[in-house]
Amino acid sequence: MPRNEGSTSARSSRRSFLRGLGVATGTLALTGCDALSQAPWFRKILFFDEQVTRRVQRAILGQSDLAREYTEDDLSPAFRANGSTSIDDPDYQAMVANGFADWKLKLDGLVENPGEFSLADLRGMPSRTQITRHDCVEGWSCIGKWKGVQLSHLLEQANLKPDARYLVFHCADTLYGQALYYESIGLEDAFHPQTILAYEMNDETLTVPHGAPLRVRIERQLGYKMAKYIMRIEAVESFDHLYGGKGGFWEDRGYEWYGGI
Ligand SMILES: Nc1nc2c(c(=O)[nH]1)N[C@H]1C(S)=C(S)[C@@H](COP(=O)(O)O)O[C@H]1N2
Ligand SMILES: [Mo]
Repeated sequence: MPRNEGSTSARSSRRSFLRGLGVATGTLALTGCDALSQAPWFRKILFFDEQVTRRVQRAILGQSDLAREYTEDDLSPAFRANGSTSIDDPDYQAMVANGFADWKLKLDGLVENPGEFSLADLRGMPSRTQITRHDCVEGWSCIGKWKGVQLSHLLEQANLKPDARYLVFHCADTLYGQALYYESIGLEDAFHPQTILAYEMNDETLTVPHGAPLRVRIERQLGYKMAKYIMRIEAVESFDHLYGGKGGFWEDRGYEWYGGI
């Protein structure tokens, strides 16, 4: 018996699982921005045990494989905005009024070189443009075009300290009057080539409903991971001490932390 027979068949069963997922999400793409029904098959995919999803994704795709990218023809005619779509806070309103001229992204925490970056600084860095599908856990998806700077570019300059394990995105909005929105990702996704800090959507400056002036795109994960209105990125060893301790606004309310698709 070949030494690796067991693992080969395990691999092929994971592969057929992933093929199944591909078929299902292909169907999603056709629906564009339409709300999907709460069909049990759809919910089953979204809520598939996250550890399994993550292991399958890593085993089959490897850590730096790319999420599918689409063409201009595939762009959704309108990209739905979700969660916070504006912010009442007077400080934020003042920033909108002057085109975010005084806004600066802070990058700090467990880094050797903390920094602050204006929009002009970010726009002056090498950029990546990608057309991808956004899947919201509520059952809709939209295809949009995003342009921004790779998070890895900033992290390479900031130089993470050895104990840094996660990046936390601190946002400007308070959702449902409850708490500031925040999210976190691991280093694998932080350094992934499609993880970008986007300042443009569909060839236009990012609008307020979609998270102006800056939102993150993390293309192998669900919509709620993609923090909008980012003010600060903090490198941490753990997020136990932040808010509810689960690593994100929705995670603190029961959603999975990884949220893979
Ligand atoms: N700061 C912040 N980021 C957020 C949210 C939010 O309410 N506040 N909602 C999340 C959810 S659930 C989704 S689906 C996407 C929606 O992004 P969009 O408005 O560009 O469609 O943003 C995510 N990021
Ligand atoms: Mo979402």
